[in-house]
Order: sequence, then structure tokens, then C-alpha cells
Amino acid sequence: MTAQKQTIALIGAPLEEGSGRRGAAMGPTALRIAGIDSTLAELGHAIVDEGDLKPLPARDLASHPRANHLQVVAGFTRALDAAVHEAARAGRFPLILGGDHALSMGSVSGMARHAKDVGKPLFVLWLDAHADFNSPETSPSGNMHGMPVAFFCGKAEFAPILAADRPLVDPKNVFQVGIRSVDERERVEIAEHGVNVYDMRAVDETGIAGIMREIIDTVRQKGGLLHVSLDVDFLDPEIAPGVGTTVPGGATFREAHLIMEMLCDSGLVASLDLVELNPFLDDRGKSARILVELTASLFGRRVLDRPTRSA
Ligand code: B3U
Ligand code: MN
Ligand code: MN
Repeated sequence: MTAQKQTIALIGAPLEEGSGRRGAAMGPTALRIAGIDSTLAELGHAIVDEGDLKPLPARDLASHPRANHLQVVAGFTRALDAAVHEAARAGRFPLILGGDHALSMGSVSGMARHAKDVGKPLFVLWLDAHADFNSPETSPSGNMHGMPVAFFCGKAEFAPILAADRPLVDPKNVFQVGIRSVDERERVEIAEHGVNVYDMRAVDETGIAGIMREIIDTVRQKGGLLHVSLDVDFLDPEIAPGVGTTVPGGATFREAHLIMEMLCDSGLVASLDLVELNPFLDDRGKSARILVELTASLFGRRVLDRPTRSA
């Protein structure tokens, strides 16, 4: 159970170069100021704050005209891949404090290596307004925070950022929820590769509980580990304005909260990214505080005890 007492490794990743604007590098600090460590400690977990990562060298890579700040993103990807893999290997829960969403190239790759070590398939729950399935060839912006899913599925031509034989994630093991802004080429790519997409229309028609039950049942049946990647823009900008790419019509606090409670009950979550928080754009720490609240629900904060359900 995620609610079981765990040792949580807080791994700060002050990356903003993937996003095309400044501010997300302040994300880890804002999450700490909003009390991420004390909140989780109060729930009975042990916290190891590993501080903020420094990017590893990536001078071996030439800059790329369609992958902005490739070396910085690659440096963080390498550092995160190593730090996340090591934390998971040591039995700690990797909780990545972002940083823009390009960092998931590293966190998911590190977890894919861990899943391979323990002989389980890795599943990814991508909570986002965007599909993030671009590549340097398809991206309209060149911003690498729009590319991580294609990267860890091995479906995009990138420079040799990580070892060529790194374990990849099967696109059919990726579940995207809350999607409402997809580029033309991405639309084709995600369908071709079999990514499971629950867009906002699906959330409205089916309800978030039904979608989460389906996802949790699949991961459980396959005996998988689940990595959760939470982009602030998954949430409606009314409740979480602290993000560079707001898209109207996002998830409500109640929907996001229920997701976290159901994930907690499932006991399947092995790692978590909190990404795209831009404190420079936030409204008096509102978005940072919501992320801390949602994380607390994932780690066992509950309103009332309930009989255990299947999901
Ligand atoms: N799909 C667009 C916009 C975008 C993706 N992710 C975010 N924005 N945050 C792109 O540039 O790839
Ligand atoms: Mn994203
Ligand atoms: Mn997004």
C-alpha cells in the first residue's frame, strides 16, 4: 500500500530550460516552502531530502536546432536517471520535485531500469493537458518538455542522451488522463503507437472514478509498477495558475483528489513526478499548496476510514 509507511526520497530537479520560459527552476524550493517534507513526515513516512540535482556533463552532445537547450536537458536526464534508479534500488520512493516536464525523460528512464531489475513491467500514468509526444522533428516549439513520452517510449529521434540499450516503456503501458491540447502530428503518433488516452471528454463522459478503476485493474493484473507524472496544467487554471502553459477546462480539485485517494488505496504507485510548477506565475503559493495536498492524499491522508475496495 502506498499508505504504508515508506522512506521517501525527495529529489529536486530545478530544470526550466525544457519549457521555453524561466521560473520552473524555482519549483523545488516552492514545494519545500509549501511543506512537502513536514506534511509527509506527519503522515508517518521517513523523508530523505536529497537536495537539488546538478546536471551531469553532456558536452558529448552537439546542440540541436529543433531541441532547445538539449545539453542542459540531457544533463538533468542523466542525473535523474541515476538518482531515481539508485533511490528505488535502495528501497526508497522517488518523489521528484520539478522542474519542467522534460525531467520525466530521466525519472521514467530510471524507473524503467528499476522495473527491469525487479522483473516487473513499468506503467506510467500521465496527468497532463498535453500528450508530450512530440519529437524534434514534429515539435512546433522545439521545447523539450513537449517530448518526454516519445523519448521514454523510444519513439523519437533524439541525440544519444542515455545508453542506447536503456529499457523503454511500452506505449501501451502509458495512460494519459486529462488531455486537451494535442498537436496534429502528436494526434497521429499517439494513436499509431497505442498510447491509452483518456481526454477531457472521456473524463466528463465516464467520470474519473471509472477511468481510474480501469487503469488500476490493468496495472494490478499485469503485476506492474506504476509511475505517476503530475503536470500542474492537468488541473484547471482557476485552481492552479502557477504554470507556463495553462489550458482551460482542466481537472477539478475533487477529481484530482479522488485520483490520489484511489491510487493510494491501490498500493501500486512506485514513484511520482510533480512538474511544471512555476512559482513566478503562481498566486500566493496556491498551486504549490495544492500539489502538496494532492501528494498527501497519495501518501495516506484520508478523511474517514473506509472498508477496503478493489480499487
Ligand atoms: N505541444 C506543444 C505545447 C506543450 C507541450 N507541453 C507543454 N506545452 N507544456 C509543444 O510545444 O510541444
Ligand atoms: Mn507535460
Ligand atoms: Mn502540460
